[in-house]
Amino acid sequence: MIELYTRCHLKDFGDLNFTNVLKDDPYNNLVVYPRSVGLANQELAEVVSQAVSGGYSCVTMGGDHSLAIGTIIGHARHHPDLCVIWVDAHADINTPLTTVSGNIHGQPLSFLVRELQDKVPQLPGFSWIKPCLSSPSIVYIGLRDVEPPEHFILKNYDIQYFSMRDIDRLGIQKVMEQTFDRLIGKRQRPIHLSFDIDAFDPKLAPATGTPVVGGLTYREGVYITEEIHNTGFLCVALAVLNSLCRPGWPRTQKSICLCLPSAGTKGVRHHHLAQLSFLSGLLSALDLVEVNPHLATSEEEAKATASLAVDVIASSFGQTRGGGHIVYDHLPTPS
Ligand code: B3U
Ligand code: MN
Ligand code: MN
Repeated sequence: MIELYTRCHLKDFGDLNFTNVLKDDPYNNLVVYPRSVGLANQELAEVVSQAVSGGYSCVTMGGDHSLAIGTIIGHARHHPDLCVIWVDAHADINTPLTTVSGNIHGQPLSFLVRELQDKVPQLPGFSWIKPCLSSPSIVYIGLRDVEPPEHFILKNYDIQYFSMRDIDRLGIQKVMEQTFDRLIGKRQRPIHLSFDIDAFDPKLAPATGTPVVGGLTYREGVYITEEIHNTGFLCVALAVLNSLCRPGWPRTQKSICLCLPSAGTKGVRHHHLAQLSFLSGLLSALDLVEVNPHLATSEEEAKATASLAVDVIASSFGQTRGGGHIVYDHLPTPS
C-alpha cells in the first residue's frame, strides 16, 4: 500500500532480533531493563546508521519509544546536524533520576540532549551512548501528559513544544509553520520524525500502552506528516536545478528500514527491517512507535490503530489527501 501511494520501492531488510540480557536488575531499584534496552539500541543504531549512510532514509516501527535512542544516534552518525520533531502525548524526557514509572520509554530524550548530560547518570548498558542533540533542535507536537521535572526541562533548556492546548489555540497549520521556522528556517537540515501513535486521540489509536484523552484528530496528525513531506520538494528541486547539494544530502535515492515490534514484550524488541527507495527531501528518518495490537480489546481496535500507523507513514512519504500521488495522465474517451 505504501509503495502504491507514495511510488516508493520497499525493500525488506529482514527482522532485527535482540537478546534480552538475562540478569538485568533495575538501576536504582527503579529503572527497568537497562542492559537489554541499552544493547538493543546499540544494535539498532548500527543498522540505522548503515541505512542512512547508504544515502537512504530509515523508517523504524515499534515498539517501545525507547528505540528512539538507537534510531536518533544511528541517524546522527551520518547527519550530525539533524533536527527532531517529536509527536507524542508525552515528553519522554524524564531522567533516570526524575522518572516515577522507571520505564525507559519515558526517558529516551534525556540520554540524547547534550545540555542535560550533567543531570543524567550512566545506566548499565548505556556506556556506548553519545548525546547527539542540542535542545533547540527539538520540537514537540501533541503534548498533554507532561510531568513536573519534564516541564522544568522544556522551560529551562530552550525546547519548543506545542501542547494540545497550543494546537487548539493556534491551529495545526500555524503550529507546523512555527515548527519549521524554528528547525529549518535558517538552514535546511535533515528531519528525524519520531511519531508516537499515542499522540492521536485514544478513540482513533486505542491499541497503545499509555493512551491519554484529548489527542490529535486524524486530520491534524496527517497534516503534520503531509507538511513534513512537503519540506522535501523545495529542497530536491533546488538540488536538481542548481546541483547545490552537498554530497549525500539532499538526495533523490533513499531507503526506508522498517522494524516491527513484538508487542507486549518488556524492554525493546523489533522485527522486520525493510528498505525503501523513493524521492523525498528533508525527512531523513521516521520512527512510528507504541503500536501494540495485543492491547486492543477487539480486532477492530487493532486494525484501526494499525491502519492509522500506515497512513502516518504513507503521508510522510507522499500520499496526499488531495490526490496526485498516483500518476494518472489521461481520461478514457467514449468509443
Ligand atoms: N511520563 C511518564 C509516562 C509516559 C511517558 N511515555 C509514555 N508514558 N509512553 C513516564 O513513564 O515517564
Ligand atoms: Mn513516546
Ligand atoms: Mn507517548
